[in-house]
Amino acid sequence: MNVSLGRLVGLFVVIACLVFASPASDANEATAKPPRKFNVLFIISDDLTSTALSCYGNTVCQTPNIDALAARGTRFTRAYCQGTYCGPSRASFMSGYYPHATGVLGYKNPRPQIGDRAMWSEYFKDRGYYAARVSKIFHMGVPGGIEKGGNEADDERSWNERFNSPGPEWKAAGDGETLERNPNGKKPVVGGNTFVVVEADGDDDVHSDGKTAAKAVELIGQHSDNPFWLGVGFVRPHVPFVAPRPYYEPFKPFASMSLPEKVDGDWDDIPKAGINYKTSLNMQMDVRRQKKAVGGYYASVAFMDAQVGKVLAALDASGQRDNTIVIFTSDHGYHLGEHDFWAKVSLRDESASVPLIISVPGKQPAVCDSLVELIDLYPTTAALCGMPIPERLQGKDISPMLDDPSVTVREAAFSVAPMRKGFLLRENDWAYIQYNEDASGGIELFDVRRDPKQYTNLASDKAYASMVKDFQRKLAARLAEVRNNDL
Ligand SMILES: [Ca+2]
Repeated sequence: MNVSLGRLVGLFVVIACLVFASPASDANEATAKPPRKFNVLFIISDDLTSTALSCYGNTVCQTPNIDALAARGTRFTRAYCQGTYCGPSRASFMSGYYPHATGVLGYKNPRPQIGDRAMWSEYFKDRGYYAARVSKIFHMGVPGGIEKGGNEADDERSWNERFNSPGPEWKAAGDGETLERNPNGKKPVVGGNTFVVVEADGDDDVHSDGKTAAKAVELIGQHSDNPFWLGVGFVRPHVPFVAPRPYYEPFKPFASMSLPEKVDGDWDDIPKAGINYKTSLNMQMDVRRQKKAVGGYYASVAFMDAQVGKVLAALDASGQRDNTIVIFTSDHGYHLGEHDFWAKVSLRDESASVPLIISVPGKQPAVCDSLVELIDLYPTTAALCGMPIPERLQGKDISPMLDDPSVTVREAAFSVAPMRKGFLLRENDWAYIQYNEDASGGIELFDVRRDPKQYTNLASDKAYASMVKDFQRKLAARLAEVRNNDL
C-alpha cells in the first residue's frame, strides 16, 4: 500500500511538472525585464599607442582620466587593430568586415562595398537609438580635414546627427617647430602628415579636441532620457603635436625624455618592407628632435586625456553612468622610436596593438589578456544591449570576457598593413609577419615571451622552419576565411 501510494504521489508530481512547467516558464519570461537599453559611449583617440598611457605602465605620461575608466572597466592588454592606419582600421570596425573582405584598404568609406547593411552605429540607430558622432569616427585627414572641418570619408546614414570640430592644428598660435626633414632648422611650421610640435597659446577650446569634448558634453546632457550611441573622436595625439602650453610642463626640458633602447645591427634581420615608412634616418631627426617628438606626443596625449575627463564627467552629471557602456580605444598604435621607427603602419606590437577599455555597468573591474580585435566591438555591444548579432559580422562577441577575463575567442589576432602588403598573425606567444600574400616580400617571426620588444627575427633560423611553414598556412587560411563572406 505504502509503496503504491508513494508511486501515486510520485506520478502526480511528474504530471504536475509536465502540466505546469512550460506555462510557469512562459510566465517568468513575460515578467522578466527586457534587456537594458544601455547607451554606448564610444571614445576613440587617433594614433594612440597603449605604451603612452599610465594605466598601461607609462611612468612619465600621466593619463588620470583614462586610468579612472580602466579602474572601473576591463582593460585589455592584447587588443589589435585590423589595419595599422586610420582608413582601413576605421572602415573595418564600423562595417564589421576585415579590410580584405571589403577591399577598403585606403582612405575610403566602405558604404559602396556593404550596400544596405548597417554600420555599427546605424545598427543601433535602426533600433531606436539616437546615433551621433562628434569629429573623427570614419577616416578624416589630420590635419588637413580638421582644418577644413568637412565630413571627409564619413557615412551620412550612420547617424541622426554629426558634428565636425574644425581647429587650427599646426597653424595654432604659439611656439612651433618642424622636427621632420628639417636638419638645419630653417623650415617653418608646416601642415600635412609631418612631425610638428606646437606649444599653443590659449585654452583647450581653441583646438579641435577641446571643441569635440564640449559638443559631446552638450549632447550627453540633451540625450540622457533616450538611448544613445555616441561616437566621440579625438584627433590627438595624431600629428601635428599641438596642445596648450600647460600640458607640456611635465615633459620639459624635452632633453629629459628618454628614448627606447637602441640595439646595434637592429635592422640587419628586418626585411626591407619591415623597415617602417618613417624612421629617425629618413625623417632626419637627431636625438634632440627625437626627444622633443616624444615630449610633444606625450603633451598631446595628456591634452586628449583631459578632454576624455570632461566627457566622462558629463556622463556622471547626466545620471547615465550606470546605464552606459563606455569604450575607450584608438584606431591603431604608434612607434615612439622603437627600432628607430616612428608613427604607424608597422605591424610590430607598438603599432598594431591598441589600448582598449570597456566599462559596462554592473561588471567587476578586470584586466583581460585574451586576444581581441577592434572588429569585435560591433557584435559585443549588440550582445550587451540585447540585440541579435548579425551573422555576417566577422568579429566575435567578447562580452563573456567582461564576466570572466580568462575566456578566449581566438588563437590569433589578425592585422594588416596594406601600404606594405603586410600581414600579422599575433598569437599569445608568437608574432608572425609576412609581406605579400606569397611572403615574397619577407617574413618576421618573434618569440614575444623571450623577446617582447621584437629585436630578434627568427624567420631564417632553421630551427623555426616548420613553425614558419605552419604560420604561412595559417595566414593563408585566415585570409581565405576573411574573403569568404556575404558581400
Ligand atoms: Ca589614425
